[in-house]
Amino acid sequence: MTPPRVPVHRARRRLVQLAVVALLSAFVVPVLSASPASASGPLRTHAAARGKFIGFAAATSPLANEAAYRTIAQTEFNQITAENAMKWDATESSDNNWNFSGADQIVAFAAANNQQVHGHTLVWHSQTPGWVQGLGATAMRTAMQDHIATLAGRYANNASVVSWDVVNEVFDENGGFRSSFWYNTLGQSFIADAFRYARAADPDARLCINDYNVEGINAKSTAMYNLVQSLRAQNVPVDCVGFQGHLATQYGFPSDLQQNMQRFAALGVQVRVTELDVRIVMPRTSAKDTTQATYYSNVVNACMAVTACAGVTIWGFTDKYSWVPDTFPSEGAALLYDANYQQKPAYTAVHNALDNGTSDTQAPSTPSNLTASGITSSSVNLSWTASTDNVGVAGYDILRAPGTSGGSFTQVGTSTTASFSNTGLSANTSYRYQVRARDAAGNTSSVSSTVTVTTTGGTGDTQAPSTPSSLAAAGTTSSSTNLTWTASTDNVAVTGYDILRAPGTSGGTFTQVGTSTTASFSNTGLSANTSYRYQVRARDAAGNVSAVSNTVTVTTTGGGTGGGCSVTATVQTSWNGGYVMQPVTVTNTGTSAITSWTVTFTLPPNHSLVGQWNGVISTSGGTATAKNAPYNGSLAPGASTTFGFQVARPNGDGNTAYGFTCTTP
Ligand code: G2I
Repeated sequence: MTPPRVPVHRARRRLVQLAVVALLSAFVVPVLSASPASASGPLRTHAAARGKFIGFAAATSPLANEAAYRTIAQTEFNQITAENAMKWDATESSDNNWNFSGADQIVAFAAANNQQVHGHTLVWHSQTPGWVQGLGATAMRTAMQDHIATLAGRYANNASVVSWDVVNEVFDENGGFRSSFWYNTLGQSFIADAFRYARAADPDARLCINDYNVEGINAKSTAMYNLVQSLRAQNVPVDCVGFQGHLATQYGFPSDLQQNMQRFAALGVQVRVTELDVRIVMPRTSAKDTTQATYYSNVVNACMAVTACAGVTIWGFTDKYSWVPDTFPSEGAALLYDANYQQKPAYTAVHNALDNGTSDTQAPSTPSNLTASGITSSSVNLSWTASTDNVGVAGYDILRAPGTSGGSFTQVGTSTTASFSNTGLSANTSYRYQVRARDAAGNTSSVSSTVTVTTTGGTGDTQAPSTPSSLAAAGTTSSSTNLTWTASTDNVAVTGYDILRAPGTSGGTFTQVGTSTTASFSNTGLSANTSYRYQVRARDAAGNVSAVSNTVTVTTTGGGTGGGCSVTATVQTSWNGGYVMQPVTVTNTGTSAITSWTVTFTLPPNHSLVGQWNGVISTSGGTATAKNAPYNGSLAPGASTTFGFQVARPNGDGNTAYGFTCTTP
């Protein structure tokens, strides 16, 4: 009874489509665009080159009536989702009274433009007519089956319609089932039933479960993960998971999006971003545009990095037609084009992410008004007017040349803001500075004007700081040690300490390995099973240097062969009856690569593991043992990986798992 997972005739149909895409890219694109596809070209060309789709949610009225809308719709995108036209209220407003006009219009447009259609959505609590909501259990299940059979069945043999959102938004924010009329009348069985009815109606379509606020790893996405895992274990035909992606710049980016997609992919499902938009608090500013552009590139990059991610659908493309202002009145401007169909930085960001940055050749503007202030005998503060860039300035390079002329400029530092403090200068000495800006694609601006600085001769202060004392080492591992000492005093002020190191327990010479402005320093990158000697000395602003401290000898621990590892665990979300620990970060602290790791930890009484990802966790009593997954056991020295898990606990119990230790064989 269970249909095959890779349906044969849809697979053949997709091959035909791919061939058509290849033909189109070969013949149509050069006509549409004067420059080579790799250097500019529409979004769909770059997405197709990476084996992904880039789509939009279509509104039927402008699709029928506005040339500007239609042109962008067909030029830029190779996938379409009906924003409203395939919903229940639009298609079957009363029992067995069907209206396919909007749905057919979108499917015809897609077919004419070689675009795939994702059907949205068969079973949802919203936009479902009252006649359905009021039915009793048996009649409601029959109505659901009829609706799915008729709507999905209508397009079952249509080559453009390749996938469906079967159920939409079935979870609440805590990871429980949403208390919808579906759930309240039928219980959770409506979900499996909907998928089975959809498979029967279109055996070839890819069947998705779709939701919002599931982009990051959290209680809701973990509930979805557990449901998909359990449905598939029961042969319920769930092929795909949709992350809607309704983001807002004021709430921050879900930085574990890629990792979240990856854990779903590991269940064997396709993943996709189904309804991406990034709203801002109005009004628009160029800073908000830049932040928004970053969110768009982050999402597209995450999809590009996950093989199982089929593509990204944006929930519209022009700010002229967006659901956002209707729902969030002070927010908006969430899409790639403004209301006049002008491309925004978000468009360029999506474009650059799709083509790996190869098409962004626009350099940031040149930093201006470079000025020096706060000049002492050993330091200067530089500031300048920030550059602008089509996709955002990533940072600045600080260049310095010796003297007032001649010599060459070399980079002495970088800054992500429009200021920089250069320290460690010699007294009574001249230097020239310039800065230049960089963007994320690596384009650099011209250099700014030059500012010349001459450090002061000092204050006549010739009194050196007192000698640092009681130098001691603690926390020595196979690759690092922590030094502390008693701070020096000075008639003016101590500005910092030089950290000196010699090899072995005797002989060799002390060379400077770092500086610190406090009375402590952590020296990393050491070799295992090796001895080192340390000394520190203090400096003041006039460049006076103290005598060196006592010497401390340190021998690092072993670990040269197997390597060692450390683990840190974070509670990401917790609620009355449970919590998610994510990320649990495992780091190779040794000096050679490791190929596996084991983390043990303790679960408090009556806590039980209900979900896990990126590791293999077993429990025995209260002791949990997590071993690496097949794909994240190998870690170079210093490298890290993460895993995570969800725990159920008694209501009112605030404890979480503890006692994490990491070992390598
Ligand atoms: O709410 C944003 C999306 C969340 N995920 C599921 C999506 O289906 C949903 O899309 C929105 C559409 O973008 C809106 O356009 O769903 C809304 C309905 O819940 C749509 O709004 C409705 C209005 O509420 C109706 O008043 C209007 O008649 O659009 C209808 C058609 O324009």
